[in-house]
Amino acid sequence: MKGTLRNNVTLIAVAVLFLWLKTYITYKTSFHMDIENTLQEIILFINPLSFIMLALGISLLFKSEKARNRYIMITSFALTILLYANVVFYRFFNDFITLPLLFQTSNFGDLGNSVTEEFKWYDIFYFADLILLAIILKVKPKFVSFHSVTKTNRRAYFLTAIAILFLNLGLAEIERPQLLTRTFDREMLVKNIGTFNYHIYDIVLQSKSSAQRALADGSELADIENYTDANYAKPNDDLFGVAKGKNLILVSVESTQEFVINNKVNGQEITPFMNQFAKESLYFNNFYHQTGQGKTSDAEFLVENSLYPLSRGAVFFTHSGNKFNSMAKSLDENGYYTNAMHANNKSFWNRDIMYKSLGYERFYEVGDYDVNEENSVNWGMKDIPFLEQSVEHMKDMPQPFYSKLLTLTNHHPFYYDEEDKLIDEFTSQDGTVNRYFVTVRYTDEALKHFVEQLKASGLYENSMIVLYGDHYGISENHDKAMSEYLGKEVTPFVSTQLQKVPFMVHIPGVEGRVIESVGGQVDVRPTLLHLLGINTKDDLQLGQDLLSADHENLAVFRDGRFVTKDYVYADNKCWDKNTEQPTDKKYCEPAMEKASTELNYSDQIIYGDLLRFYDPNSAKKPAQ
Ligand code: GP9
Ligand code: MN
Repeated sequence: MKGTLRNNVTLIAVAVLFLWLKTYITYKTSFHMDIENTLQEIILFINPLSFIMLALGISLLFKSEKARNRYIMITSFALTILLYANVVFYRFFNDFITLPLLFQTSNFGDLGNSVTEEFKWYDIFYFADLILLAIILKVKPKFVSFHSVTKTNRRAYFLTAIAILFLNLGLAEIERPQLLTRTFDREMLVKNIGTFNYHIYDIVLQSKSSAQRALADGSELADIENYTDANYAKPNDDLFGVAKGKNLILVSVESTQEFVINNKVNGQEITPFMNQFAKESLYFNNFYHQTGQGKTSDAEFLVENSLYPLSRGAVFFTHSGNKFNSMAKSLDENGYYTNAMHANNKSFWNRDIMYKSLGYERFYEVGDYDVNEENSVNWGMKDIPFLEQSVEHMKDMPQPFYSKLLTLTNHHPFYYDEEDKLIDEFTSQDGTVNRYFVTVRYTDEALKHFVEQLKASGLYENSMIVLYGDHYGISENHDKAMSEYLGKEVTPFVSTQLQKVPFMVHIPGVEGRVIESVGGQVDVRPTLLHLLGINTKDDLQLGQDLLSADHENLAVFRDGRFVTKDYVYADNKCWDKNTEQPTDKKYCEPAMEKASTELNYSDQIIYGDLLRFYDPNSAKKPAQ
């Protein structure tokens, strides 16, 4: 009996070993995956194993030798093809295959003839082990002789495979917490859970959204349209079109919260440039981020579409195949050259794919920048060189253009180079909070240089420059140090107010002023488009122009909190802004319903991919 198991498992072991090593070698030779430490290397090494063991383990269920051999051969071949397809794909797109991308025909338009170019003669080595396996099966050396396996042994085999899978997931969770729930980067996913598991993950994710999509027929649109019609805030006559024809330069300022504006640490100004720039801009001092787990990408989603992100996961990943009526598309229709600029891995937050769905004509990603050891820190390229090189790109663009830029230096854990330290750290026990002030100050400096360069290049006068904070930098885990800094307890009220982020719109010739309307990122699209003289009346959007007299003072958070002119709803309590204490819930009730209606409608639009049924030109009637 013992021999039986050894004989069978030996064959499987050979097939598993072949595929396993091949996958690992492919990782090392065909994909550029940065490995930063030994744990990452270990994870990379073990991550193909569990899936391969499970897939080939099915052969243990076969009763006949022929069927078993055929199964092992076909499975090894199929997995090799999948691996090799990724290799070829990667050569072209510098990314791993993902289902929505396969269905985005435009990508294959790009691929077209070039795909043959990507086959190399030496690719035969990807299949070398299969030939060896075929020979082994043919020649039948003693160890491949067939006997059936006992139930216990089979069970032991599968349990081992599952244990390896959990070991892998556990290590991945240590290395990248929340990787699976937040899904932030395809490369990180593959690096941590392995290429095969990644494909399963991708399939589950995409089938879930396809199912929801298939069930929708557009009939839900009527209610939503009634709502957005009634919700529409008429543009401000004095400001509509004041920036008509100007370039739109939109900067997402990483992790920058509003509390740093016009504020000091150790007696030093934290954001001297932004303080001054705010004075020359339309400055919105009651503006909140509304992001969920998708962080920066959620902010981008809100700003582009005037829809809310999802309550879990990143909509950039889960619904990148949807149809959107983005700000980029609207600007494109109005003659703008639309592009996004971010010196990070292009698959981060699935941007390479989502940006296509959002209609950007060009994505300047890490490969478009000159990035090296010297000009990098923390997450990558520093803001000063990034913004500097971005201006160089802008100089070559046809005008008017819409450029969205995402800064990066002021990102958790807020590491910086000594030479970039322009103010002292804060002095609490909490290093994260202490460093935050220094990196915010650095980004502020970068923005100052940026505007100087825009002036020098002549672009400044012809551009509307917009800065917005994408989300908090200091999470609730740091309340203790924050309360030291603020000099008061961080109650749920204070915590909610800390979700304010800067939002300023600079238009040459338009005098600066403070605008106190309460709003959030969902309101950016109509606000900016109206300033650029573009109508949004027929757009299906949930935000309102913050400059409109009709604007309702309301900022709804993705987690159900909300802020009105006089109240903050948080922790199931209604807080009075004046006293900063809970008050009668009835004051929050009127906004409560609106808040949940908006979030529900937004979810319906996204889950049902409803914009595919919506034709903005047909007087707000569904297209089908
Ligand atoms: C990375 C940048 C930062 O490209 O968007 O990601 P975040 O964690 O802030 O969403
Ligand atoms: Mn961010």
